[in-house]
Amino acid sequence: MERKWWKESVVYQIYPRSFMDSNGDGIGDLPGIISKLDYLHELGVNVVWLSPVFKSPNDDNGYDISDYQDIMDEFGTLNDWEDLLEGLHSRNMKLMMDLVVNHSSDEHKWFIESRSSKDDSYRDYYIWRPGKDGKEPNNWTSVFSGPAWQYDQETDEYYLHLFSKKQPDLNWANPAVRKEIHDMMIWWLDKGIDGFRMDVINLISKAEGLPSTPGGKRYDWGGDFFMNGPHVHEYLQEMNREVLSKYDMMTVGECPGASVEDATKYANNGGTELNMIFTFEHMDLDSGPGGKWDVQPLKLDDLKECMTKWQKGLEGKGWNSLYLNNHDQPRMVSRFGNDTSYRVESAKMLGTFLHMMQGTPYIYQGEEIGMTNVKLDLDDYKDIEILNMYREKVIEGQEDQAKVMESIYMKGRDNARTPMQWDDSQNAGFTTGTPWLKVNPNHAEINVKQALEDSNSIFYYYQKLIKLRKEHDIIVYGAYDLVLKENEQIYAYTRTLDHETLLVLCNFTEEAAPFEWPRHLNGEAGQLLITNYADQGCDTISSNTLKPYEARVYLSK
Ligand code: TEU
Ligand code: CA
Repeated sequence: MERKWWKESVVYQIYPRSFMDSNGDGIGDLPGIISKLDYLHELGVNVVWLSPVFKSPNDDNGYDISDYQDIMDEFGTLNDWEDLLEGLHSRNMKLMMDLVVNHSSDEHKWFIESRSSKDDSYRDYYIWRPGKDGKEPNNWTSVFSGPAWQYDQETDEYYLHLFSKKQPDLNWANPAVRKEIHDMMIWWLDKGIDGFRMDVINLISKAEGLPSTPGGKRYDWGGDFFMNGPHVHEYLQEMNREVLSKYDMMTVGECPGASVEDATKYANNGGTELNMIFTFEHMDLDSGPGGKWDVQPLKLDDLKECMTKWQKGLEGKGWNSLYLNNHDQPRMVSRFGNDTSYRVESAKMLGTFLHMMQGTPYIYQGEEIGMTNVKLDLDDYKDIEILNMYREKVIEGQEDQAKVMESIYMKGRDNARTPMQWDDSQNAGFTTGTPWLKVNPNHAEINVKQALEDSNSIFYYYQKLIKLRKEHDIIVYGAYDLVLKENEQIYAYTRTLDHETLLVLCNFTEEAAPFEWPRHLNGEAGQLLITNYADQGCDTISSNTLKPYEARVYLSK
């Protein structure tokens, strides 16, 4: 398999608003990030993905961009950004920026022009349509509740917004839009960045005619008409020819609703589109028919089936990205582990589970210290998705308030966005002022300072996982196979490369889990590379029972 630096990398995602505040205004910023670069370097990650830092009115925390070529005032200046890039590069780390070009902010100059008149030269930069019988042009709903169309009095037409009404969708069918975006990407690449994470990049091509969904519902999820749309591969191949192929860079496309089949195109080995994508399939396993907020227990079998499908499906054809949480998802230890009695064990187990698979692992800030979900009062939530959903379901829809709050505790995006917990002081060392979003009260126990002082911490375990990847090609390039398929508690798999075999055993439950050694290993599991029960003796090596949330990785040659 072809060697690539981005296959051998571990990425750390920073959500700037919540990472580190340098000036006491309660909002994380670039100088704050710079002050923590040594910390990231010690962890051992070699790529930083920065969620958006561009000019933005912050309707969706920077995912609504009003100027792609400047920095948000609250975060700092372009000079600060140059210092950040320099600080990363001088530590041998790379920088991946967030490219949010399915939509812009409604305060972007293109949109301000576009909405001013039907004849404006920017009109066709966005997707404008007249109403139908006094209603929206079609029945699509937005991801953030309500219709995906906003009426604009100025020109008596509607514009499309798949997300908030302050995030109008750009019209990728217009070659001028594509050219603007390519030029903007080149501007950043020429400043020396090393890659792009591309926000909902598989939504950029909408179906011809923008049809309503069949079935005659007043409002409905129209995903079939814009996820992996008719020209998306053409647009990405063009972007690849015009921009990506000219740089030694890394790309990851965020692709809700993409199948493995789609991924073999987006992330194809031939390198004609992107390096890898973020799939959502494993993130949807605990959602019921009602979608994200209809929370269901996760079945280990489903996880095995899903991950195995992606691992095998892209083998030799493309490349996986590996993640269990990010700024849009609940904290992984609360969702897939046990964030009370086995927080440390289960966080380490989940890290092992993910980092030993084939693909590029992504760590979301705070994951490396086992940060957890949070329960806030309704008034303390800031996320537009949560607030719109609450309004639609409870205030307008009369749904049970307690039940909706429960779903927010489990799935709300603010779980991931509470400030990074640096120490046990009042605001967790994040700010000297009032944090924009409340800190999780558990920062008294869960914080970086504590983690750095404890040699058994999750932090040092992650440091070891990252180091192992650099030492063993098999962790990066080995082929994946599921083993112990029928075991109801353990997720186990092997990786193989040349004459080596890696065996990964992960107990996903809080009970002891017996197992039989996979037969072809003949009881010779090999050398124990890492385990999350460090204090147990060499007994671990042969015991065929895993302790609660125990993880072990063996290498045999
Ligand atoms: O997210 C796209 C997306 O569809 C989901 O992650 C979504 O935000 C979430 O699952 C809703 O349940 C990307 C960004 O990661 C997200 O932060 C932005 O809000 C969104 O695009 C719009 O730019
Ligand atoms: Ca600040």
